[in-house]
Amino acid sequence: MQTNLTAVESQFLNETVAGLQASPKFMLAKYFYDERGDYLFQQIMEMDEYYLTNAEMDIFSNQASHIANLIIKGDTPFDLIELGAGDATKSIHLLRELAKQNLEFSYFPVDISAHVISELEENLPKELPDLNIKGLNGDYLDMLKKAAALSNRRKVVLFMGANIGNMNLDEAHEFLLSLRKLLSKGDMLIIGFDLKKNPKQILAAYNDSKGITSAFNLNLLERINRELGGDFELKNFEHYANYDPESGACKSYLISLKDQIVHIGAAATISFARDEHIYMEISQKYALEDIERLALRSGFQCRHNFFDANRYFVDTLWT
Ligand code: AVJ
Repeated sequence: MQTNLTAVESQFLNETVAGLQASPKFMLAKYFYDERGDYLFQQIMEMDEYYLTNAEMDIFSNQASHIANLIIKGDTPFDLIELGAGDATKSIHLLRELAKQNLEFSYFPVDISAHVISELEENLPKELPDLNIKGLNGDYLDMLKKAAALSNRRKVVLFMGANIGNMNLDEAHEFLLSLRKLLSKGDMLIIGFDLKKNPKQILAAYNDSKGITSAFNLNLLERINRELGGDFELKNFEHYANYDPESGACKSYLISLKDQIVHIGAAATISFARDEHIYMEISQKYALEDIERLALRSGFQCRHNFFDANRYFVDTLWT
């Protein structure tokens, strides 16, 4: 195990150990996305059961010009800042539409995955040669501050993919309040929410038949083994997903299949009881009223809702 950790690695170590020493134990969803995690999430997005991606793709491929029209205000130059940009396969429809109109704008994709950012910086210019792009690798709000320091144009923030679902309702409210403070009058936010729907359909998206979601969760244990000198035995943990239609919370856990002890390098020794759970991730689902309320409570106004044909998903434009 290496002794000189970078700032990013030591944050990963500290937050991992803190989560495993808490009761109940938990991990942070942002750490899913190392190179293998990015690959597995791509696989998830391609599964039939994971309806979210197709739904939001339907919105962006069919309504990009409508979205663009609401974003454009005369000729005022702007920055398009995308939080959690991923591979940008949905937002590219909007980028294309904006590029067509000869507008002055820069695109700042923000992502926690360094790998994702370098791929975007390499691949997007092939398709949109005139695009002004600058990738930012890090946490959402830190990178939004960084983007704001680089320019004083008006901001259009994209926060798609139901990424906000990784926060519970209180965390989402706190996050949006902080985001609101970084924006000014005239700025916009387009935010994607997965809507409450048939519980079986939701659960299937997080408990798929091929076990890709299970592999995605277990990969975080492997990442800890690889990067932090952990000795998790993956066969001793099992993925468990659960959806509560009342609260809209879809949560995933890893369950310890036996009494066991796991080391995180020399930094910590963690004991697990048989059947003990590690809380891995929440994917919060919303009713339209929940979204409306969240907007008002955090100082935004809902201007327009864009739905897919099935009304599984909404991208909502706030000012
Ligand atoms: C990237 C947070 C939107 O919660 O649906 C997918 C992550 N986890 N399957 C989601 C995820 C398991 C995804 N988000």
